[in-house]
Parts: sequence; structure tokens; C-alpha cells
Amino acid sequence: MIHIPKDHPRYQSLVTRERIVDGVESGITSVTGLIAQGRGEAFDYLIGECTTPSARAAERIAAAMLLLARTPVISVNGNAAALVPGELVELSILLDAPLEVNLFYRTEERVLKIIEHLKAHGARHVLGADPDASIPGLSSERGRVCSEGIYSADVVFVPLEDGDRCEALVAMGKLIIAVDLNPLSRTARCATVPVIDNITRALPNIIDSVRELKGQPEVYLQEIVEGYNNKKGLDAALETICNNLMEHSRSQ
Ligand code: PTJ
Repeated sequence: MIHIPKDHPRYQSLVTRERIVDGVESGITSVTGLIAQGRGEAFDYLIGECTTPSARAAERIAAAMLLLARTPVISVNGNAAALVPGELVELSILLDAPLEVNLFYRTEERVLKIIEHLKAHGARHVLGADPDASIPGLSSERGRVCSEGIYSADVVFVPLEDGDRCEALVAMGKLIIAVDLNPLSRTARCATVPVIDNITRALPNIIDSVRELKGQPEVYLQEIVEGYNNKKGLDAALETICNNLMEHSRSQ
């Protein structure tokens, strides 16, 4: 990784960018992952590169939903593996939920590299090498899943991805928590709980909330989850973007 001075005004953004570049170079992230990162950066810029209050609320709700789940699964793609491997493993251990590698641009080599990468960060058991089930109605490689993982999960945690699978998983009756900086994306629109935040901020926040809520009675967690409204969360993100744009325009 190149040296980025800590006092650079865009330090965090540049470090994140470098992690994706490293992921591509080590064969974990697809080349297309660079484009996805660029799109994410643009939305993050508009959101203000911080966790908004409504995103933080969604993160706490996501934590409660994961704690209530009977068979939660954390889906991992090449971008998430490059950006937050340690946090994905930490969440998986805290929830006792399996990680499952599930790729859009699937190659066996990349699946195995991501599994090794997660294990190097402390993961015990990672699914995804031998998918034996299919998500109905999904013809892409993402449709190939493990019967003991995503296929039978009641709640799936889906960090940044294309929209088709989210729709197909919801159609299977699953609850989907999606992290996506784009409030207009199909993934965000169809997820049960869209978290409009950068995965690099969202995961540590969700982990904090899981720690805070773990051990709380089910009724308490249910109250948190029931208070959520998908549309309100998306509208709040769009409002933040509009306000930020207006502010920029006024300050010209
Ligand atoms: O590793 P693979 O083969 O599974 O491929 C992964 C990517 C991400 C390349 C693939 O799923 C893809 O092409 O996704 P899209 O359609 O580009 O969508 C990615 C979404 O994630 C976009 O809406 C971006 O705005 C959003 N995004 C990008 N970076 C981040 C992000 N959201 C949160 N945090 C980020 N760091």
C-alpha cells in the first residue's frame, strides 16, 4: 500500500481506495469492484462522508434483527472482503453466524482466495466453496448458494452488491439487511433494512450495537425492529443529499 499522510484531508477515503486496489492486486476483488467503489465514493461524498442519524438508527435495527434471527448468514463479496475482513469475522463470531462467500463475478480461484483471507483474519468456518442449492429465479452466478447457509437463512446480511439477488432473496421470504451508499439502488429499495452508509463505518457500528443489545429480552429487540420503516430510511438519506447539495450551492 502506498504511504498516505494521516493529515491528508481525504485520508480515510484514500485508505479505503487503496484497500480495494490491494484487493484487486491480490485476486480477492474483481476489477469491476473498482467501479463499484467509485460509485460508492460519489454517494458517500454527497452524504457527507459520515454516518447520518438515520443510518445509525438502521444499524441498530440491523443488529437487533440479526440477534433475533434463528439462522442468520453474512454474505461476503470481493469488495467487502477487501474493505472489512476483520469486522466481518468479528460479527460472525459475535452472532455465531456463518460467513458465506457469494460472488457475482464468480471464479473458483477468487472464492478460495477470499475464504483463505477471511480465515487469516480469524474466521473458523466459511461457506461458499461448494454451493449445492440455487436461489429461484436468479440466473447469475450469485444464485449459487449453500443449502446450510444463505439458502436456509432467515436473515441475510448483504454488504454492497447489485440488486437482483436482494429481490430474489426477499421473494424467498427472507429478511435482508443491505449496506449500500446509494439510496436509489434496487438493493437499497428492496432490502428489509437498507443501511445507507459506507461499509467501513457501518460494520463497526453494527458490531457496537450487537454488543450493546446482546442478552436483551426478545420483546425488547422486537420493539426495535418493528419501529423501522424502509421508506423513511431511504427518504432521510435522499434528504441529506439534497440538503448537502443546497448548502454547497449557497456557499458558492
Ligand atoms: O465480488 P463480486 O464478484 O461479488 O462483485 C462485487 C461488486 C460490488 C463488484 C458487484 O456486486 C457489483 O457490480 O455491484 P454494483 O452493481 O456496482 O453495486 C455496488 C453498490 O455498492 C453500489 O450501489 C455502490 O454505490 C455501493 N457501494 C460501493 N462501495 C461501497 C458501497 N456501499 C457501501 N460501502 C461502500 N464502501
